[in-house]
Amino acid sequence: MRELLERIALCVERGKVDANSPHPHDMKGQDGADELTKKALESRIPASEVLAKGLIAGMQTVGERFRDGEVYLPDVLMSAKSLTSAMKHLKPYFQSGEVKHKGKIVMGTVTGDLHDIGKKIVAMFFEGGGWEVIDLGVDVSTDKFIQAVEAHKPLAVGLSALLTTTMVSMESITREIKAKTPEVKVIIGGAPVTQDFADRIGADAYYPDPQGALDYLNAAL
Ligand code: B1M
Repeated sequence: MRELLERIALCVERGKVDANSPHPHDMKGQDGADELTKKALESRIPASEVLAKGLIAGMQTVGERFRDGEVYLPDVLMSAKSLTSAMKHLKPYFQSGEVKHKGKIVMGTVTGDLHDIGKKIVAMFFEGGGWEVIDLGVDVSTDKFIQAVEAHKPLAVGLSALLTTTMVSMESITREIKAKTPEVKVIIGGAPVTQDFADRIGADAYYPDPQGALDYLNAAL
């Protein structure tokens, strides 16, 4: 089990999508994140382990190597592609379908920010936990959030940001939502976000991980 998870992590780190993808050269012909994730799930490795010890672990490594200047933007993009190819196998495990929707949550990555991997994972947890997710995508403006809140009347709005430069827009989005619809909970998350920041901008909750945010939603029912 450990070996398979390490191979998945390596595929994500190196940007190996599937057996047909020619990148990277030295892994040509080998299975990629796509096939290995399918194999892991078929061998009954829990989906949460595949996510944490395979996919997220690989992305974490590439992130550190990118930060240290050892790999470049195209490498990170290939890693993101590899991770996305694996996610389709995980989705059904987080969406039991048997669960009736508990309520709605509007989600999006904030203005100016194009990172959506973490947000998609959080959305999967919410859907798997029985919530209907209205995913507005990336680079979502305050107006778009407000329009979605008015149209869908969710219990909560989930904001994600991965850049220190974009997390600041969480403040205006949160304040606007709270001013217009104080009953709607605002949950924020993403790597640079902290509890202290959430307190300062008036968000109802901050969670560094999807499970914590899901537990909060369930408790807010
Ligand atoms: Co970018 N990037 N990136 N990037 N990127 C980071 C974030 C960075 C830390 C890399 C680095 O320098 N080490 C850095 C930010 C520095 C900073 O602001 N302090 C950075 C930078 C600088 C940039 C660009 C500016 C690079 C450039 O162009 N020079 C550029 C900005 C583009 C833009 O947004 N306008 C950019 C671009 C990109 C790509 C497009 C290449 C790609 C994104 C692809 C995509 O998302 N479709 C990318 C990636 C992949 C990363 C790293 C490597 C990985 C991010 C990721 O997906 N992590 C990242 C380095 C890193 O984080 N190690 C980096 C995996 C994901 C599962 O984790 O998103 O944190 P995360 O989500 C977690 C939790 O945070 C939490 O749960 C999730 C699951 O566990 N969570 C929530 C997230 N949202 C939540 C919401 C909640 C609750 C929990 O409630 C609602």
